[in-house]
Amino acid sequence: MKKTIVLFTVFFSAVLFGQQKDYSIQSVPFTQVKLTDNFWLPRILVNRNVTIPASFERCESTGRVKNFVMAAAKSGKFCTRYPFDDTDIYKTIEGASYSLALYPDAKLEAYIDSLIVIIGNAQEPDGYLYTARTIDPAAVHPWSGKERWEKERELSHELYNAGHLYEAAVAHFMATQKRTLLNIALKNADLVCSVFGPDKKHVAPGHEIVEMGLVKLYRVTGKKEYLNTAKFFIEERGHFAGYDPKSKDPWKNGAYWQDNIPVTQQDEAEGHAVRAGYLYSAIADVAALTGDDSLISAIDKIWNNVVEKKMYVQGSVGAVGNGERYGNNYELPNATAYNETCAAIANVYWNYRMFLLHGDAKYIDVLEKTLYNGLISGIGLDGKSFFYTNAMQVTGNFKHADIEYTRSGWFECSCCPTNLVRLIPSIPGYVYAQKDNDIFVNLFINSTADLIVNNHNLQITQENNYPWDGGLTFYVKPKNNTEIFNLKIRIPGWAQDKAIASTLYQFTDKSTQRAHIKVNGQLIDYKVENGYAVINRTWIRGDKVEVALPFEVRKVAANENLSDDIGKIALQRGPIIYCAEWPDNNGKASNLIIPQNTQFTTEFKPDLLKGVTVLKAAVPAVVIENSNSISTKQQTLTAIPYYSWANRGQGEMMVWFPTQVKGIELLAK
Ligand code: FUB
Ligand code: ZN
Repeated sequence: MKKTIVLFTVFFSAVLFGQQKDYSIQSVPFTQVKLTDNFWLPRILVNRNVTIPASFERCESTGRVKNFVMAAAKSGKFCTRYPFDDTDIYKTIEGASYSLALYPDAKLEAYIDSLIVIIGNAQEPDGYLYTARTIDPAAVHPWSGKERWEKERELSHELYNAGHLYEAAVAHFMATQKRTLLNIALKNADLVCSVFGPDKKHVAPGHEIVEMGLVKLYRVTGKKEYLNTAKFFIEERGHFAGYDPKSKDPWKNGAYWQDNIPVTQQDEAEGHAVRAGYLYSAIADVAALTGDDSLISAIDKIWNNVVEKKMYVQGSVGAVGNGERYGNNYELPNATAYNETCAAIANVYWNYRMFLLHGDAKYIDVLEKTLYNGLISGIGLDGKSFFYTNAMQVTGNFKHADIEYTRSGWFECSCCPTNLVRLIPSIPGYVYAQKDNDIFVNLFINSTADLIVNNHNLQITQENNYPWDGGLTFYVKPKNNTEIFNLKIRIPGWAQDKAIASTLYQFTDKSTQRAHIKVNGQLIDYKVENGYAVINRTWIRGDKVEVALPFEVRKVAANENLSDDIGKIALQRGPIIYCAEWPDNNGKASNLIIPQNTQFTTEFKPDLLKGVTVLKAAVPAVVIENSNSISTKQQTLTAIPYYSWANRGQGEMMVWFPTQVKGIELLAK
């Protein structure tokens, strides 16, 4: 296991290969943060015990594994729907590998070994791996093109498949130290690097992720060509002459693929939201590794654009169903909100990298908002039912073809479930980060973490009841008994009266409450730098830090440009955004009004939705008796965390509530 820890550390630092540039902040690897948490540990265990086996089972039963078997035999007919279906196996192997690193499991490891043999057999002698062509090159999938890479810019997904293969291979190698999948990935990457480059074939990959994957291969091998090719792919964007720059259609002007203008000139999040999130993540990686500031300045501008104009209150992005894409500025409709789960995952990847670049807590604030709300809403509490889209409201008489109101076990295009498989077990890796002797505490998750500071071992234990309570305790244990370092504890924006780091959302009632911090029982005065309370001292083994974050129920109002939210409020407590769902509110949710002066009480319900804190208040509810009679009656509103909706059958759900009767849309019957 020791070897594994070393390798996971290598994953985060290219400096060991003599490459001097990298993120100045390094993540503390997820294998070194042992969770004891009531909120996240059960989710990681459900992922291990339910989601991973269900996902492998579905890869088998839907024909995804069979595609590889047929590719090896070079006979048969590609038997699933999309040429990127290969990636569901890769993503499940990636997640299962992370899980193996946390929980060794010989049976699971052997099963993965058997899949890797099947994958290896499907690889062509020169490294090409893409079952949709190899099975029968004369009868390829319509998206694939007659020749290799011919339709890469559009929809073939050859490089998308490659990217997920690389990510899986690196995870598997680091978890098991076996090179089996890594060798397959390297052979493929060597082919990709031999085909594409400044003096070779030019293309902006149709669906980004190969860039992130190449960076990971570079980190593991130190082979510069992988990094160069990732950079090349990023710089290829915006140079295709075949688009119509005058067209407003993102498919025709290239914006759908983030290919309308060179990335260094991009300043707005556009196009397919998952593609965009993976591109911005790769830009951050490549910028960190090459020191290219023009790339950083582009993603800084794009980040501001998203946070100022394109993010839902519960952290989801990608508002528009047609093209699964970012909408125009302030285009955040509730009734048709698309919000693909994969886009939330990509947003977490991107925001984490922004933090590693800049060391500012505002990126973790966004990451936390997405993670605790619009991302885990994508997986049911059973671990085997999913949302591909994440609705913002469900009303009795509303239907929309693109939006789901009930969860499914799998989808024909099943990118989201398998993406969750790989995200969930990596969450311990987002808790701590480090820059020399600055230790950043980013997430509040019960755990014991092993760090190294000033070349000495240090243990930090967190105890809290987050996200239901703002009381956080940290025990600091330097192995040497004393150690000097800065403990930088994130004070979330919402605990400093900021709903988001922009004017997109704000709390309607100002709060003057401030986080209090005690060290060994003594209240201390602290400075907040870039969103972190900085505690510098000579730490003594057993030192105890207590943080009390203000944790009231807050009402959130939207920027007046968000037309759907005018006259409405949303509810937040700590990092959690709430919704009202039908089972708790007399079978409806669209008839509830929350006047500005409403006072809430809170109650932790251990038996509800696997344990949630609910908000309660007496509010008016609209009653329509017949077409001539409308009145309100007082009733108790019960709000549950948004992430937990749709676990009790189908019915109404609302995130935004009118504050007055005049603001109500008469969607209720
Ligand atoms: O194209 C591959 C994946 O399928 C995308 O990331 C998802 O949005 C879905 O379209
Ligand atoms: Zn998806």
